[in-house]
Amino acid sequence: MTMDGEEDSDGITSSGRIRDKLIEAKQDWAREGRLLTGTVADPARDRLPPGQTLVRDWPVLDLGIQPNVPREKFRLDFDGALENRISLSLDDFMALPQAESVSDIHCVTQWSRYDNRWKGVAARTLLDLVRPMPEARHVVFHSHDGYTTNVRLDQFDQPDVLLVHEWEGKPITRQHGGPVRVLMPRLYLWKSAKWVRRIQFTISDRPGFWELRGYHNNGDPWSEERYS
Ligand SMILES: Nc1nc2c(c(=O)[nH]1)N[C@H]1C(S)=C(S)[C@@H](COP(=O)(O)O)O[C@H]1N2
Ligand SMILES: [Mo]
Repeated sequence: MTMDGEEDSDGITSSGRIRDKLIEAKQDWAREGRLLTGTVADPARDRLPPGQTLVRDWPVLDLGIQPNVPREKFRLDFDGALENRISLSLDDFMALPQAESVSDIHCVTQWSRYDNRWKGVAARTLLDLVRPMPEARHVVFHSHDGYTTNVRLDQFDQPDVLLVHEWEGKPITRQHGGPVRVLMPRLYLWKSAKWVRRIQFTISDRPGFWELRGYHNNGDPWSEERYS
C-alpha cells in the first residue's frame, strides 16, 4: 500500500491514511458477531436482507487510501488460469460491448441502497474474451489501494455482475472506486472491489483482505453470511 503522495509501480498516487481504527473495529464486529439477527430472508419476497437498514445517500467505505487513477494511466489485467491473458487500457475497456443494469447494494456494516443505475461491461463479456481454463475455480480482485477480495468463478459468472464505470449516468467518482470498479450485487459490497487493477483466476481459493479478518468467504446478504 502507498502513502499520501507516493507513486506506486503504475505511477498512481493516492491520498489518505490507512484507517487502522476502523479496520480494528470491523475485526471486533466479526469476532463478536455484531448485527447478526439469525434469520434468513427470501430475495423473491423481501427487498431488505436481514439486519439491514435502508439509506438514501451512498456512503463511502474503504481502508482510507483513495487512489487517483488518471484515465490515461488506467490498466486492467486478467491473469492466472486463463487461455487468453489480457491487459486493457480504458479505451480498450470502453470499446467492449456495454451493459446497463439497476440493482440494490448491501454493505455488511448494515446499510442498503436501492435502485442504483449502473453502466459497464458484463463479467460474461470479459469471460468470453479471457476464457478461463477448465481447472479455474476462483477469482481474486486486486486493487490499487492494496485491497483484495475473493469470489468463486461461478459467482463472478453471473448475468448481473458488471465492471462498472457509470452510476446514475455519471462516471463513477474516485471516492466510489472510479474509473472502474467491480459490482457483484448479490453479495455484500465488500466483494465489489473499487479501483480494480487486476483480476486473477486461480485453481485454489485465496482469501482477501476482509476474508482473512473474520469476514465470510461467501458473503450472501440473504443468509447473513457476514462473518466466518
Ligand atoms: N479497493 C477497495 N475496494 C473496496 C473496499 C476497499 O477498502 N478498497 N472496501 C469494500 C467495502 S467494505 C465496501 S462496503 C464497499 C464500499 O463501496 P463504496 O465506498 O462505493 O460505498 O467497497 C468495497 N470495495
Ligand atoms: Mo463494507
